[in-house]
Amino acid sequence: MALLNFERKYRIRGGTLVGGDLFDFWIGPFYVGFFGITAIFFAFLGTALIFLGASMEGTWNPWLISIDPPPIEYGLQLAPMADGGIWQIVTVCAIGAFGSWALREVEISRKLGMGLHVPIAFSVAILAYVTLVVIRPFLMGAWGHGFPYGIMSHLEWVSNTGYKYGNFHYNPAHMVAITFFFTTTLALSMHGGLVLSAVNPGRGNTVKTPEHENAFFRDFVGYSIGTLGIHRLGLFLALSAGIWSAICIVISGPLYDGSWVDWWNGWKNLAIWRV
Ligand code: 07D
Ligand code: 07D
Repeated sequence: MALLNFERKYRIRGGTLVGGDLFDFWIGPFYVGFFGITAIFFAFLGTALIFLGASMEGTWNPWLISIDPPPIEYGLQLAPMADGGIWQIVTVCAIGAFGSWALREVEISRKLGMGLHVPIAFSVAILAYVTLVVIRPFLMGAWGHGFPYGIMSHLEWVSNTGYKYGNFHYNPAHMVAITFFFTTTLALSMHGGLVLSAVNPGRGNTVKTPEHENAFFRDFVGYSIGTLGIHRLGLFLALSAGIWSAICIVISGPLYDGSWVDWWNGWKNLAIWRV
């Protein structure tokens, strides 16, 4: 079915989560929906507040703009606009916009009768963000533990927070997360390379099939995970990377506030190594 025919067949009303038919329409290629409206609202308000913060800060240099969270002394209270209040409202707007975006994905999936894999995957990124700016600061008793919204300033936060726990590389959940990130790129590079090598074998050569792809990996490593399996594996690896990232930061502070280097001493002192 040609793309335009396909779109005409599937661009029908229904499947919305809220709002019924109210926003159930498209603008050009974009599905709108109730959550399209709320996403635009939050994104617009959040961006406007970042501009307000920048004007109060006195810089329009995009690398230097930084919307900082309130000082730790404010605890979990609402802070004055000039002293972290903007950060608090921007955070609400960001969660509103990301959440709306995920729910818009759900509505589109439902309309097409597809699974919810894409919104579930995006929800893991949202979980990592919410862990950084809501769950961990809440557990530590101050919004000031969130990261500042600035291109360079958020890097300062990552570095400072890392050194606060000695050497962050020694955080075992950080190790697991990094391993999943690295494995994700390994899997995607091999999958992308394999598919291109089969369907784009060079001028004059016949396009190959998944049988060739499976045979390549059986010859190479004795096993092929298969065409569907590689996508399951890819999703698992990528989501695990995000989930272990959230775990690695939420345990730093609320559960353990020493140096991650020292944390391993218990392991080094196991009797089995000392005999
Ligand atoms: C390629 C999809 C497209 C998305 C892009 C990002 C903005 C921000 C902000 C004007 C892979 C769009 C950027 C809308 C504009 C203002 C104020 C995704 C792709 C192109 N970071 N981070 C970047 C965010 C955190 C870290 C770049 C966001 C944590 C390190 C970009 C968040 C920690 C490095 C950026 C977030 C952390 C970066 C490229 C939210 C741990 C870099 C991002 C909402 C996760 C790299 C100068 C990219 C860099 C970088 C955005 C959170 C660490 C500006 C939106 C607090 C170590 N981060 N980041 O390609 O060059 O992502 O920084 O949580 O080295 Mg970051
Ligand atoms: C939070 C982004 C969510 C994004 C959303 C969407 C828009 C719209 C619009 C494009 C989670 C945003 C969308 C804005 C854009 C348009 C149109 C993703 C998020 C919802 N580390 N470290 C991690 C490595 C060190 C430290 C994670 C490596 C040092 C701290 C990952 C190294 C020290 C924290 C990771 C390394 C240190 C982390 C990040 C190497 C510093 C965290 C990925 C090789 C001295 C953070 C949840 C992530 C974390 C985190 C990797 C080194 C500190 C596993 C590879 C030793 C404090 N590090 N790190 O989480 O876990 O993505 O956050 O050296 O907080 Mg680390």
